Amino acid sequence: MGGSAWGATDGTSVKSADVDVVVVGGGGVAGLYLLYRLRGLGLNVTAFEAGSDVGGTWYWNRYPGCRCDVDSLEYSYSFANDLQQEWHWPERYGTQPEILKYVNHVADRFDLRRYIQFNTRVTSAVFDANSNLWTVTTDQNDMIRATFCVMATGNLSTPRKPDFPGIDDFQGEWYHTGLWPHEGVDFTGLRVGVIGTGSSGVQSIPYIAAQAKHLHVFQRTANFSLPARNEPMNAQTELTHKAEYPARRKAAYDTPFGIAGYPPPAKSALEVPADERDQIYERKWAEGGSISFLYSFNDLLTNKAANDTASEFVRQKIRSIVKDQEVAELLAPHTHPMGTKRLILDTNYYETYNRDNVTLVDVKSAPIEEITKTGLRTAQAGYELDAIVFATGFDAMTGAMLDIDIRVEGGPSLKEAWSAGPRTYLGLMIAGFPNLFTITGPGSPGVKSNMMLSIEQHTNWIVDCLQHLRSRHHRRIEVEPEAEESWVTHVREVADSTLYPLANSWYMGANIPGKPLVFMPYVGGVQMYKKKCDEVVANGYEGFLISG
Ligand code: N01
Repeated sequence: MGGSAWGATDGTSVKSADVDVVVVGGGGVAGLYLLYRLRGLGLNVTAFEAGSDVGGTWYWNRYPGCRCDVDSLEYSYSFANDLQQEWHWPERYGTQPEILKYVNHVADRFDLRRYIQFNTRVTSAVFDANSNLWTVTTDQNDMIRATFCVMATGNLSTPRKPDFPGIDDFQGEWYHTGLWPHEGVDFTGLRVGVIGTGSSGVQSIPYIAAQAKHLHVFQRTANFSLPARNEPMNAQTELTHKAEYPARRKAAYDTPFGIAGYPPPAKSALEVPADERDQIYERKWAEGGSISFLYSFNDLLTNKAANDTASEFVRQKIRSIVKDQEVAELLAPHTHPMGTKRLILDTNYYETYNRDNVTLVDVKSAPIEEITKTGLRTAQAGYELDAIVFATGFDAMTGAMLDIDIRVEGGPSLKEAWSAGPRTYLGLMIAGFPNLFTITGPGSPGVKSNMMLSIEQHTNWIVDCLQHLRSRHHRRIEVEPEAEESWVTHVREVADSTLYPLANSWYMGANIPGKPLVFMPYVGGVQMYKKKCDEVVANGYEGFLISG
């Protein structure tokens, strides 16, 4: 590992010497790009990764039908032009195996694996304010000291299996979509139950239905899903897109979701006659994709009456696809405005309910009470199952970080600091926790944007900041509490000006019993956020205290 660019501080000898930066979650999409950039600066780096290989979310989520909901030409790194020109995406949206192959290729091409210790989960990170060093420990008994610590731990990386009583007695097999067996699962001839109808459930249900003898889908809340319209990559589209890559990538930073090519809509949904409005929705429905649909009008996420028109359009589509109108009515969402929970993209989801071997069970009116030895029991009936799939989601945005004992010696832990909900400055740093960075943390547009772009932008910001510190021989950076307070207020005010808080979503922490109900992402748009990040730097790292 060698010495530190910032030099040793207190002469303490620790395992394998000091490093400049320790990266937690080094094998994910964020961790890998961070390693690439940090090594580019010549810094000494060690990364820990819980998985046995690279891939992050694409390593863990191997359930059938898993694919990205952002076009593959967009959901890819932009930092190396050769890479983006040479890589061929075979379909409009990347499948999980294809994206995993791509991430592996990137790790090999840029020789990044050598910095990562796999099969290692970080258990604690403690900052010593005297030496300005983080001491990071792992479940493999590593202990390493670093000047800076970066959490590249992901937003949807802590799978959540509800605590149904009886699960340990279940005699069949059960799976969580976010922890899928690497060897795959063959459901042929089995009676299967899927619990959960978010993106993971909706993507996997058509595939499981095609194999299973019978599939019961246990739905608590109906969600809005749009057709993905996946298709083989069109050769001309690919050629044109690649020719325009540099301009497109640049333009993406000037958009709300970090994806170029969608002209901002000029009109409100309420400004146009109903038949014209429906024609626009029809066109978007046929086109496929979520951003395109949300871009039908300029107020779908800010005006309830405008949103009602889009929500009703999708409900009508569900009624027209699903033959049994009782089932269609159960599938038609009424609990939240369309788009305020993550919009799902599917292939043949609603059509799947026309199969004879698929039954939808409403577990809102009759909740699941227990898992039994041979299946599960709701308040109304028992179901015999050979396998259960939990598509029940994640402790999103804060789960992975709060699983680690992060603290400043003598100060509060992160768990205490975030007891009323996460607080950050720009989703990049946390007041009271010097030299600790987060990539796409709460308070940033991360999960509400093209994650690839946000990951690159955050990483670039962090690495530029480290370079700034090093060139000026500083070894400590921390957030001014007032700057954090004002950003937290801004994030909340922006969210409150939209319809997002009307949904019990994982954006709000509403899917985890007892989690504080705080809208966590920044929904002011990538363009506003990047402008703010750039201004902060231009104003001499406004809101940060630099010392040491
Ligand atoms: O999880 P979710 P997910 N009894 O939280 C239900 C990303 N992602 O893994 O809504 C019964 O959305 C729960 O019901 P309810 C994407 O950002 C992306 O599907 O809480 N049901 C809900 O239906 C996505 O948003 C991609 O009432 C229970 C479901 O489980 C995020 O990951 C693909 C229950 C959980 O849905 C999370 O998606 C996959 C209980 N006790 C994921 N507890 C793509 O790129 C929970 N549920 C396409």
